[in-house]
Amino acid sequence: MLFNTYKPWKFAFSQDTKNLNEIKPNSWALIGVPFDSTASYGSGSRFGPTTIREASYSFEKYNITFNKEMSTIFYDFGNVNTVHGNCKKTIATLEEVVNELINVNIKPIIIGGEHSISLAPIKALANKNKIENMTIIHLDAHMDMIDKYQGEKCSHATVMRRVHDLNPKEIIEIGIRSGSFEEKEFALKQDNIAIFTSKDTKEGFQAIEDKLNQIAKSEPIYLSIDIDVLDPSYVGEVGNPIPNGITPEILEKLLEILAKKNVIGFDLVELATNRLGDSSAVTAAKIIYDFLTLIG
Ligand SMILES: [Mn+2]
Repeated sequence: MLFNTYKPWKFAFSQDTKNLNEIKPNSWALIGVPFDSTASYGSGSRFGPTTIREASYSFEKYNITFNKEMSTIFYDFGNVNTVHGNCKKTIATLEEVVNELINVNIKPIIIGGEHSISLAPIKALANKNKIENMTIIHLDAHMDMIDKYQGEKCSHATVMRRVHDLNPKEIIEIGIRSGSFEEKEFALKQDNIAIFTSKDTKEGFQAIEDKLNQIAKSEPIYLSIDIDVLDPSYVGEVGNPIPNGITPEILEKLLEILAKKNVIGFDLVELATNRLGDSSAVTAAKIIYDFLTLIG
């Protein structure tokens, strides 16, 4: 009798262990965060971790785009216990989990879930590293820089403002094409926020490349990818789609540049589909697969 041995609840090519002591040093851990309680438009990113993991079986171990075999060791630890309706408690739980991992030298890859959850790994990593040395690379259609959204400080729309409150070395936003006047005014007044629009990725990519290459090889980088940075024609299943987004080719180029640097944590958030085999989920899975291939 033949059995299909694929495990759709674990990311393809991931290792299996429940014992932190068995982990090889400097490896990566994948954690799902099925949380979407502050979604303001399209909900459903709570299904992201499941549909992305299932879609990860679309790819070969050999990554033909980069002519590279996947050799990065990473473990899929499943999902954290989220507290639905409670942004703060969910972030606190995730922060605790990421703290446990970085204490044994494992770097986090977080699969959302909505964007608010990015605060947790960044806070945990900021405790371990010096936050004033950390650069946050934020790929998104939206600035996510508003102080309070509908009176709430904890929201997918405020996440980068909360990160800015921690006072990192710099936040570099790429792919932006939506933001309030107040957010833009705030960002312009800061000397540690750089904004590159979606148009900039098409008409002035060299400036973006130069900016990223100014980051020294040893400097810690956290990479946060809101998948709505891609044009909705590539990924339509997101919480807040905005037209005129970046292309997958640009995203591949950015990953190639960043993978040569010192990325200490990564997240991919806001994929909102519960449909297995959805092409948006496959595209989301490919970003994680490409990143894991490139850093190996
Ligand atoms: Mn976002």
